[in-house]
Amino acid sequence: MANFLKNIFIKNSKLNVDQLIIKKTVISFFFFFVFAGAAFWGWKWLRHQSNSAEGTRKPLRTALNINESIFSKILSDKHLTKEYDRSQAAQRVRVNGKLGLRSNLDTAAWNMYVVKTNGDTIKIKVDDLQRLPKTEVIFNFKCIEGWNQVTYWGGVRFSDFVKAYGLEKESALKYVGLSTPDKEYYVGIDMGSAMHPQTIVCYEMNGQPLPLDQGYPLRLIIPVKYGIKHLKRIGTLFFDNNRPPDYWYERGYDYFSGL
Ligand SMILES: Nc1nc2c(c(=O)[nH]1)N[C@H]1C(S)=C(S)[C@@H](COP(=O)(O)O)O[C@H]1N2
Ligand SMILES: [Mo]
Repeated sequence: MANFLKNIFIKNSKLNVDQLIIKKTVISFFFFFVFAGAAFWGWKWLRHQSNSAEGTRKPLRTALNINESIFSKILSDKHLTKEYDRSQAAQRVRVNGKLGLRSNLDTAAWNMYVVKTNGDTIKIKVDDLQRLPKTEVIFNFKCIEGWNQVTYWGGVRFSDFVKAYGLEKESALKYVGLSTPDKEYYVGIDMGSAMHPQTIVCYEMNGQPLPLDQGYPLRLIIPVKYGIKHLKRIGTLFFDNNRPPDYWYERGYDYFSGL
């Protein structure tokens, strides 16, 4: 026992091959147990940490928040997402996520309710938005589940919509919150990304009205973000200086989910 432990402290050049193998094996096992122990205790420690207000373990949320503040400082929110040619856009567009789409949609009664800071609510129909300048975007839609697809959307630039409805005061706040009419799905968006020139309040896909499961009559298309933020079937839209509730954030995802 003492013998092979002693080898550890003897220079390699002074050992024969067998002794060298033993030395290397002992050292390898030592590090194996140290790291396995650290992983095990780390994991135990993490499990005993309390949850943050958003439902994730505090140390994990703290690490995410630090990453987020670093990257939001070094990455610009003004860059344009790469656009593609119409011929490259998928004809069969993948459907993913039906939260908030399961309840009945009364098309005639539907409105987008926009809550202003003075408490007033504006009701907006798709026709109203179609009278505003149309913007199209063809980009590579990315889902955090690991798939992506070039897709083609049309609607009104969020920033044009803000101007047309006199929402300057609202857009001076830090966040936009959106939810489906039944409130089953909801997202929060930082104002910089909402006002980004490729962000649209979207009523068309491949030049046609949105299919039901793709968010008819109105959805958000926000190419600077992962799919989770592209809320389908907008019911209510509001503005706030605090982070609006966000469905996937509450389940441990990054609040910004930017690309
Ligand atoms: N209302 C609602 N919108 C949603 C979701 C959802 O579950 N409900 N899922 C999101 C996710 S995770 C993705 S990837 C995209 C998918 O959009 P698509 O079905 O048009 O491909 O919608 C987003 N918007
Ligand atoms: Mo997604």
